[in-house]
Amino acid sequence: MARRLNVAVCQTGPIARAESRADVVARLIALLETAAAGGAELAVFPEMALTTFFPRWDLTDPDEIRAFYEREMPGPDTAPLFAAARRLKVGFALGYCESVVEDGRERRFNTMVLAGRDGAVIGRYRKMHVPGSEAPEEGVTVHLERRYFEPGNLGFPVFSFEGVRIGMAICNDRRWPETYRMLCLNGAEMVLIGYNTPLLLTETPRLAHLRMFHNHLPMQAGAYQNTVWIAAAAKAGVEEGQALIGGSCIIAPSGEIVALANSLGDEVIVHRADLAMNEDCAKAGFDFARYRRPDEYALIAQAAGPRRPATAG
Ligand code: CDV
Repeated sequence: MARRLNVAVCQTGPIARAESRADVVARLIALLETAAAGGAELAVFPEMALTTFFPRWDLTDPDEIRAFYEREMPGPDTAPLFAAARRLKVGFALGYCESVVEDGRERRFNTMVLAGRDGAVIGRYRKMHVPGSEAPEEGVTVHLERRYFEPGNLGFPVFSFEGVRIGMAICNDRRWPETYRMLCLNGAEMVLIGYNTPLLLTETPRLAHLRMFHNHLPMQAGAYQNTVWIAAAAKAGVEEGQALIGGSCIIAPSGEIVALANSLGDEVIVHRADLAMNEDCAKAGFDFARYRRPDEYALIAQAAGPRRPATAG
């Protein structure tokens, strides 16, 4: 029997700092209902989908900062979303700010939770590539993710969702080839991504016209080179004075964008993903068992050190 998965991308428009968790969750439930009406079995929401993207601010008040994190998932505010998943029989991946006690101390991660069609938690992923800095830097757009989050410590896990192998990645992760390759080597057939990407970065004016190209390029390459499906949800529009790119999309293992959002607001796109395509595309060019040379790569990487040296001459 053909293996297919109806996947929805639930893009959100801006989320204001003043918006309550209850209001945001109500918006997410409305998106999940639209996804269900479109036949979706699984939906993905953006990175940090419950709050505004606060790492754009240089915050110092611990209480103010603490308010952005969830200590339970589901918790009292988010339980209605899990109940909606159960009612609608649509699983979801949700990006949020996680606060957890581990190793005897509070730790904070930029996290995505995966829930099944029964509303139960299947697993979670913690963002591995945490960009930005801990303090504002001269001439650089303020992006203080490294003050507010530790890099993830769960690796690149892959979970079974209704028999389909699902991996997750969060925003800056999508620019790194290692993300897709690790997930692919762990057996992922589909990667769910959430992101918050500013339209303008002060430090790179010469690349400003390429923001959307550089959004889709690594995801299309990642899908193609690792023969996986990708479903990627943006937070979009002008949020607290900062423009975030949209461009939410679903990408086939061929590298083609098969569905694309056409707004900067709350929007749902759905696609029926044919999971036989992964294998077909692998046969066409990426037979790992036959052509990859992992032992060689490891030796070369060891010899090269952390950063590729400039070519001499
Ligand atoms: N939230 C992110 O990880 N944003 C980064 C910014 C720093 C550019 C991104 O890669 O989109």
